[in-house]
Amino acid sequence: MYQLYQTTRSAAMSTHAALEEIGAKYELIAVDLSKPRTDEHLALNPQGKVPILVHDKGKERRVIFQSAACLLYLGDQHPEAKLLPPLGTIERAHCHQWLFFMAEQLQPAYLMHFYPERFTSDANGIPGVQTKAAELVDQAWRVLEGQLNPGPYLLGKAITICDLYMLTFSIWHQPHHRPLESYQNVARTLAAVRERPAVQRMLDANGAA
Ligand SMILES: N[C@@H](CCC(=O)N[C@@H](CS)C(=O)NCC(=O)O)C(=O)O
Repeated sequence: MYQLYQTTRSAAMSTHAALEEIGAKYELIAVDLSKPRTDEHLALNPQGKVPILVHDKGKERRVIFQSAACLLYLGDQHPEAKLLPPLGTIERAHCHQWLFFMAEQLQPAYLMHFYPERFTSDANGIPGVQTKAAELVDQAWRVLEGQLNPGPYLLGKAITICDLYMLTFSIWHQPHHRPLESYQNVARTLAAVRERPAVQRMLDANGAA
């Protein structure tokens, strides 16, 4: 049994999609990010962010935060779902590569858009931070566009946690960003990911269908 601390349309979406893909039993714990975090939340993640994945495995309570880490954990726990290549293979190394790439290049660019005040000590600098964020968003999607040729998924023929992770960022994409439809391979892959019944259940629950 899993618990997922989340907020709709947040970084928790990829973990939520993976839980649906796996068919695991889970409970969503809604967190109101506009309110101070509870002591219970901070004990699970000292940064007070979501997602947090809690796994009660036998007598052990396991807690993981950072969405890419939650995805890797779920992939390892449920090899039968085939969302994560086996350890020691080049495919697994490439899976880490693309997760780290998106965690390092794409996610911070969107966070710069949503939380610009965290990236400058000068209130007048906020529009500049958001302009830079849009440039970084474009640079990262261009790299993914190249990787998705021929695709159809980031690691090739089969969908993995990398594609579920990528989907989150497409939902955070903003009207002033270069439209995702203009990255043709990206658009094709995202459409295929969104068509999956498990992903649709996650999107419905997040008001992002
Ligand atoms: N790199 C983290 C980012 C987590 C994150 O920034 N979550 C946001 C919601 S999308 C959050 O909890 N924000 C509240 C805050 O920063 O106080 C991950 O992928 O889990």
